[in-house]
Amino acid sequence: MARLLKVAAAQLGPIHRAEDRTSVVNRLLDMLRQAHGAGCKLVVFPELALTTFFPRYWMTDQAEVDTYFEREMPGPETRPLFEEASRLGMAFYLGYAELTEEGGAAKRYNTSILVDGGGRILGKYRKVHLPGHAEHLPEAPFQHLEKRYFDVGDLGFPVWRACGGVLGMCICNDRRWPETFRVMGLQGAELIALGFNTPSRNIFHDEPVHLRMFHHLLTMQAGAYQNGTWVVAAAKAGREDGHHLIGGSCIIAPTGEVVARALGEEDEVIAFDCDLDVGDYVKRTVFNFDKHRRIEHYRRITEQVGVRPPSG
Ligand code: ING
Repeated sequence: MARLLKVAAAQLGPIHRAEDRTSVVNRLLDMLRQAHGAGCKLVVFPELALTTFFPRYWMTDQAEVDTYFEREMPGPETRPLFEEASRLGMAFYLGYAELTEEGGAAKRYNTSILVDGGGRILGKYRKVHLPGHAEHLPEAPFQHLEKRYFDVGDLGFPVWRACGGVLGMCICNDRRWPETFRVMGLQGAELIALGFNTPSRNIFHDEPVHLRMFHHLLTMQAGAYQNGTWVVAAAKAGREDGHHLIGGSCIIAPTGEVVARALGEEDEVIAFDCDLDVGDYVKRTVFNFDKHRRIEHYRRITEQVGVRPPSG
């Protein structure tokens, strides 16, 4: 008996620095309705889906940086998204910059939330793997200051029972680290949602541009197959004030196969009827963790951070 969940990845085209949240939320609402029209019950929006990818800019005025953050979720501009989703009975994943207070100190996270079909926030994830750098690189064509503007996520990689299955979340660079998918795979994840903003140019190495899309797909296809889970990825894509972000929003089956993929770099909804049971054989056979994993040989993974080559 198939346990079907029709899911959409709602890719955003560019959000230029001057575009306000209300305009962006209207774009998200349009795609939410498109997904509903296609019979979807879950929509995945991108990472930092409310503003331009601001970590590309060097800013020293904290007040200016904080204009890209949300102090409440939902807030005045995002409430219409929650209300419409609830009216349509749609669950959604939304990525945004979270400004909160912990023990009297401000904390800033690259965050995603899972909202159920009634408009309630079921779960929150804060990005663990922050790429890029913290200091100004004046020679670079653009910055990638996630290590400057965000704190490291403090919630781990939880999963939740939602939409008739076990759902997990991660964000962008997290997909490049196998530990991300494995920790959720060890909790029985059946569908992992992620948003991403991936510059097509590597500021640290003159890398052929085709490798951006290759590595984007490779890491998620591997993560999906090695953990027997669906992966649904939504890009913020296109040229934001001249800075290009790759597209490649896609839906990947637990076999590792890409079953749906965005064609362009503008606002675009892709959808697929995901059978949440199709990953069962993968988890029962080749990646039967209980039967095959040998944790007595894996200690380096949690006890060692960097590489320690043999002496001599
Ligand atoms: N963006 C990029 C990503 O991981 C990156 C940064 C690209 C790091 C390519 C390394 C290689 O897709 C975000 N926002 O993480």
